[in-house]
Amino acid sequence: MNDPWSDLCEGGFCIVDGGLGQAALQELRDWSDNVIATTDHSERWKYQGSDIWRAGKRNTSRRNPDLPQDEIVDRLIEHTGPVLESLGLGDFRSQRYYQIISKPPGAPALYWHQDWARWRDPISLSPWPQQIFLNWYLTDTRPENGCLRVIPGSHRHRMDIHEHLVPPHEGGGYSVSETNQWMFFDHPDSVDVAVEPGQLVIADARLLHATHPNESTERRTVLLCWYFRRGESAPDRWRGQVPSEIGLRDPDTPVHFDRQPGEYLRP
Ligand SMILES: O=C(O)CCC(=O)C(=O)O
Ligand SMILES: [Fe+2]
Repeated sequence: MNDPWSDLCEGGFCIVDGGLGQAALQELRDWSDNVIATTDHSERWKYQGSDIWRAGKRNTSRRNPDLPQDEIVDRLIEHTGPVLESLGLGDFRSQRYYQIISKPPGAPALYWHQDWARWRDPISLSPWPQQIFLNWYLTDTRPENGCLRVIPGSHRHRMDIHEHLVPPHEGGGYSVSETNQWMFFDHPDSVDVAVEPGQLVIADARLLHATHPNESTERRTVLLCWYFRRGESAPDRWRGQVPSEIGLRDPDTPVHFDRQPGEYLRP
């Protein structure tokens, strides 16, 4: 492993010490267990396990003003700001809600997917991250209990598997069959991301990721928050080349939702 920023730019993910103490982690476990136990589970959550959204009270989600709000979400967002700052990611802003994604014992794998949805925009070529997810796993994760898997480099490089994937979640993933060979492919380039509670996994939205099934007898919960970079010009610390398409990009390029990698994902 290099430094986290280089890992994030080159491999598409990094693992850092998130600086959360045991007491804070236990509070997050108790809170999320309670939310999970008191929420009706949608059939669409077969592969994610659950996908429950909670905003903060001070940090409310402008786009999702009707979300239930919990103060513990504020504390996690406010704890995370300085962590990102120390990693040189201080120009990222949180989406101000957390997703509680929890695999009960016996839950199936999550399919391969990437979550970037601006593929028509030349900014998709950025060699630095523009949108990242922060994952706090609340238990030890390993292949046996459904840890994350990633394909390093897939955030910037087109691979065989890209051609065969159904867009995730509401884009089609909810209804794929468990026997879909590409969605659940044991890809030779994939890497298991096994972490301990308190470690923070940060990944580029464009990175191909999936999980193993949870074959343990305990629930595996992750708290996931999206962070977006302000602006589309190269970060101050960027020393490499800037792709010409980004230099020529119209700053008023409309935001168009498209989850299918197109011309801006290259070999
Ligand atoms: O459950 C995980 O570890 C990852 C979840 C994820 O990537 C998603 O729901 O989009
Ligand atoms: Fe994802």
